[in-house]
Amino acid sequence: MRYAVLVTGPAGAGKSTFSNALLTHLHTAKRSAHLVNLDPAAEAESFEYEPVIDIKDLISLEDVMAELGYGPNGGLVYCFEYLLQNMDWLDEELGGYEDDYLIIDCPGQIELYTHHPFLPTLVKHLSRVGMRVCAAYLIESQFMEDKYKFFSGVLSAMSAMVNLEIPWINVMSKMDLVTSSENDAASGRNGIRTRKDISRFLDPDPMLLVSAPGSREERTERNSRFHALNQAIVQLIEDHPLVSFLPLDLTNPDSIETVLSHIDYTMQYGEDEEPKEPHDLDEGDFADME
Ligand SMILES: Nc1nc2c(ncn2[C@@H]2O[C@H](COP(=O)(O)OP(=O)(O)OP(=O)(O)O)[C@@H](O)[C@H]2O)c(=O)[nH]1
Ligand SMILES: [Mg+2]
Repeated sequence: MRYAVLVTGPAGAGKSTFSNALLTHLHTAKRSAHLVNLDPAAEAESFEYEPVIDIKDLISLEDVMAELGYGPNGGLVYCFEYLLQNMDWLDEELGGYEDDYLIIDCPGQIELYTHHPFLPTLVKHLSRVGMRVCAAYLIESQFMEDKYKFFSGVLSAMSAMVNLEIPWINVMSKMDLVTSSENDAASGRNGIRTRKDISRFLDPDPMLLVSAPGSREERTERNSRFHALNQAIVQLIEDHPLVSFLPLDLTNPDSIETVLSHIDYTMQYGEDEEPKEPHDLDEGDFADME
């Protein structure tokens, strides 16, 4: 069985850094895993591990922009259209990976997840060729600094989930930047300092959006109109509690392990593996025990 994890999320959420860290972690656990680069704009130097499959071998954003005169976003759309017209290239590239875990590092253009049909088409294709696919959607911990920004992140995660329709986990990346220090100005204007506050974001509490009745924020007419909108969003999130976040702190191996075990679980990793019969075992199966 082949497995693929799509690492998705807005620009700069830490997708490439997480993909690298996950690969290191999988290699340490002696699991066979490879990087696939699906970002036609990625710089070659940005990869710690050489991608085994790289969309840039098919088409690069730089060439599209130079030769066809597109801007970066139109160019990205062109690259994905080109990829979908050349899926035999991808099939050929995938051919060699039979029992592996592929970490697919995706671009950061949010529209790719929320309304373009490219990723759903790609995912359907991967499933058809016998891959088990899941997605990890990253948003960065700085989103927790501002409750409105945070809920825009929650809504983007929801809309990406609905668009892709595959097993899914949401990850709050860069948790190493969240400090509990009172003196740290970067602790956020919502004063995220205690564990309890953080948990209101990891398991989004829609009541964060509702300003206290009679507060200065609510009194102005403009904000009272927003208040109604916020109430509607609160209702939506309460009625469809689809999104919760796993915290990811790359400085802590246990945190990566937890995220990986959720990914394994959503993809039912290893469930089809037959246990080895005693006569099939060799010395390699006991290497870890020495
Ligand atoms: N402190 C901290 N910084 C991080 C972490 N992950 C990524 N970064 C930084 O965030 C920036 C963006 O990281 P990338 O991994 O390139 O993010 P990305 O989502 O791949 O970005 P795009 O592909 O451009 O959308 C870089 O400067 C990273 O060093 C993290 O866990 N902690
Ligand atoms: Mg990246």
